[in-house]
Amino acid sequence: MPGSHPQPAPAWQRDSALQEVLDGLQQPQKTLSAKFFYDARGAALFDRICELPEYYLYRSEMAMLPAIARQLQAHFDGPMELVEFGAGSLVKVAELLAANPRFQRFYPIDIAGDHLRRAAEGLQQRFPKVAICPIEADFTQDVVLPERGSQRLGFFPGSTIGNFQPDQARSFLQRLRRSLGRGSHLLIGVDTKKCPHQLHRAYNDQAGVTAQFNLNILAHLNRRWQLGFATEQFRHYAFYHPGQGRIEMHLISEQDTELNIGPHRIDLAAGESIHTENSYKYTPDEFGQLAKSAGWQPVTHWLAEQERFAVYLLQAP
Ligand code: AVJ
Repeated sequence: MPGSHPQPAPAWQRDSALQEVLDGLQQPQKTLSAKFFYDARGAALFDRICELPEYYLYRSEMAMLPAIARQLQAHFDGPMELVEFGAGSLVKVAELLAANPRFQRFYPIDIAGDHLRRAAEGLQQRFPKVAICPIEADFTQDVVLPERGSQRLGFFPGSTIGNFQPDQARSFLQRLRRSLGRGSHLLIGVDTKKCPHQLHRAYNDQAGVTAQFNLNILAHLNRRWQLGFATEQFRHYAFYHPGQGRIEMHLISEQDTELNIGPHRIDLAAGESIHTENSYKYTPDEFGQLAKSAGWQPVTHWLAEQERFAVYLLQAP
């Protein structure tokens, strides 16, 4: 009898990531989550961004890490274990491990399991004495860590925290505190408020790599779900909003266009934007307040040359 078998929901309804894309595109201000930047090509483009002369964030933080790792020894006695959230290629953590022999164990957490395990093997060869135990997980969800063996330090570099709105950043910091446990520390890199022109240049580089990175979000969605975005009719647009204290990245459609996701039709008018990223900047005061409101105690912080970037050491009481 027709209709007696319940039909499975169509593929576009069963895929929660695609649902999230659809939800974002149905908002008055069309939005895509910044996490959709990072397919393999997006990750490679981000690595190229880190090499750009304008993108001071990566270099400023990297340059500070060896001295920070040495000074950390004064805040801990005895062996330490390290947990990195969204570990990626493990380039930054190598600076910590090289400069501080106290680290006995390292848990890198990342959602890209294959990439993570390859990177972990490489790191293990370089640091044979450190027990490296990769964990494949989405760090924005609750991650259950193995029981603590020694004093625990979380590591969340790169100003990734800047992608969250401040209230989401607060809940995320609370979540990290619960995952790491009482008495743990957190070392977290956060971009500072500074001259808006310098901020603007960092997200509008001469070589156009940030534009490619931004546009790749559409190419990624096309590859993943055959969405049929005409990527060539979108333009990269990034600006600093001093009131909000954030860089906003948008993709602006140059023409009227429509897009179909399952039965849903999305209309874009010429000049309309899709908001793809926020990148919040915090003064040391603002970040200290945020950390406290999430139950962390600021212990100390380090500022890069010309206060271009900050790294905070927090403690969970
Ligand atoms: C990886 C989120 C820290 O916000 O600066 C770089 C991403 N976007 N250029 C940042 C990014 C455009 C980056 N984070």
